[in-house]
Amino acid sequence: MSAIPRLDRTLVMGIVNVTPDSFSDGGDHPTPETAIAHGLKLLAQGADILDIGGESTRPGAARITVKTEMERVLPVVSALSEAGAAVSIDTMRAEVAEAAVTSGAVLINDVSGGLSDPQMLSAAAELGVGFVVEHWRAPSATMQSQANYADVVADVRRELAAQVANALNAGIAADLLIVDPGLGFSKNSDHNWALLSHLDSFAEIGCPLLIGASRKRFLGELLAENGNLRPPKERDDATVAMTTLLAERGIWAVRTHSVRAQRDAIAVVGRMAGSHCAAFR
Ligand code: PMM
Repeated sequence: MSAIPRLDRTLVMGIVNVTPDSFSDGGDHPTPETAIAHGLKLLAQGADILDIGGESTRPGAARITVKTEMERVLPVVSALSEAGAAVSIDTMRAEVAEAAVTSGAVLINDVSGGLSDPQMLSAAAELGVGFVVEHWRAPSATMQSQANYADVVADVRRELAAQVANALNAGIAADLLIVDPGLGFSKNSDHNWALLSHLDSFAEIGCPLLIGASRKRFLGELLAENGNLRPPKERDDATVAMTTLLAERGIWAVRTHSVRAQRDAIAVVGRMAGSHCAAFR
């Protein structure tokens, strides 16, 4: 990706987790073969980007080895790139990012925004591909203990802007950067809702905005019944509602499990653009 693609609609990044333990779809695509088949299905449904990840980032998750991560993701990156997909690699490791870009990935999605691996930012600058800077405070094993903010919107914005400055200082071109406030990463539900209500603050950083709300716990809490969270796979309708609102706000891309429904929502938003009439309320 020589520059970040920008369309006159919100892009859909389809999630392909090659993991046994992601909170949202863990075990659904445990082998490269099943993950490739899933990626091809999302591509046919209209995914603009396919995000391939081999390491779960759910709260409490332990790290896997580089070898395991590479074995999980590289065959999938190669096959889906060859099939014509714009592939992003969801990794916190420079070594994995480099190998994935060599295998065809055009975007690095680092949920730590360059903070986890000290080699990541210089590697990304050298590779010259797009780079997602996600707001991040701590590894998955301990991240929820860091969910403390004086003012979550101001604090996340300041920390994210500092991560973007680090990326620029490392030599990543400004037009290759994407920012993401990192819903659920060292954030509780109230934090997530506050961030989603103040997206303008993050747009002011000056980069396209990516949001990953799909099936996340804060939607499960919103829809809880008798104290039981709505299970992850039953959060897709709420995710579509979120995508509709985000598309109306002109967000660059949503990262999501259910591609077809999100594309439909975005198409409706595009067709309705400019049709608001407060008098109907
Ligand atoms: N969330 C997850 C993984 N990767 N990447 C970005 N940029 N933003 C996110 O919000 C994000 C991510 C965790 O969700 P999953 O387990 O459903 O993949």
